[in-house]
Amino acid sequence: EGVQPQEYTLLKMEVVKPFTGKLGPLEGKRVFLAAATLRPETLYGQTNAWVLPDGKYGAYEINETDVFVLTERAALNLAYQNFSKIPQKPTCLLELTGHDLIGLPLRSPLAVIDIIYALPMLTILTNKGSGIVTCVPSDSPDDYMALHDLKVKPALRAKFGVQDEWMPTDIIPIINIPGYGDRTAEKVCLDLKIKSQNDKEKLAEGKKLVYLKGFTEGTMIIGEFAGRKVQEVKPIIKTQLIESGEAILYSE
Ligand code: A2H
Repeated sequence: EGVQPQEYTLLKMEVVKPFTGKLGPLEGKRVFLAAATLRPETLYGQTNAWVLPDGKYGAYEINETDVFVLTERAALNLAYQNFSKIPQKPTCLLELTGHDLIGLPLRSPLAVIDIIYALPMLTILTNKGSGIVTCVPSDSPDDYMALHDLKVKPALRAKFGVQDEWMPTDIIPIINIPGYGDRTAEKVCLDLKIKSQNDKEKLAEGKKLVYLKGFTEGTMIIGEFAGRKVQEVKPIIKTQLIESGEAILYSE
């Protein structure tokens, strides 16, 4: 972990009712997969959520009505940031693994797709963020490659029981970057000849590039702020999500 605290937008991806299987006991609550992101302006292009199949998660009470699914580590951090039903003490209603979450239908703020699904990503770190990531394949090389892996490897889908109807069909263009177009992650993965989600070093390079270019040179091509610079609208979108209660600020 870095020396400087990192401030994330923690996005509330709501689990669509009725709750089945492992989530049954949570009936009557509002349950969210809470995804940590540094790029709230990209949320229009969400195609699915990512969970770590063997990751340990819990359903934690944030207040009287809301339950967040995330790692215990994140629940403890949140409790010290005033997001727990009992002050400074996380209360876990249900222990879960990533396997239990794969296939959950979700409604996510700003997403142009109405219902998206939780899918497996093998490179999620459990010591960063919430252990849940929202997938924006247009602008995140990691997301693009993890989705690519699932698409081209039927055995990988079978291993995790991923059904075809959970898979996104298209990438949604949301930001234009001169010289990169409007599917920047795809272009960067092709340019750097990235082969899979496990291609760590190249992905780190691609991630840096997209993050920097997106922020300094990107223009929105979708949503309320179409035509405006990413740099300009990023803080506005972040504030709107917080004020509407669709996300909270989370630091670590
Ligand atoms: B970002 P940093 Cl479009 N494990 O959100 C792996 N990756 C994680 C994670 C975890 N536990 N928690 C968060 N992340 C991802 C959007 C996005 C992101 C775009 C482009 C780049 C990008 C959609 N996914 O990140 O190590 C989340 O993905 C590149 C910087 O704290 C989060 O933001 O710098 C980012 O990594 C946080 O990474």
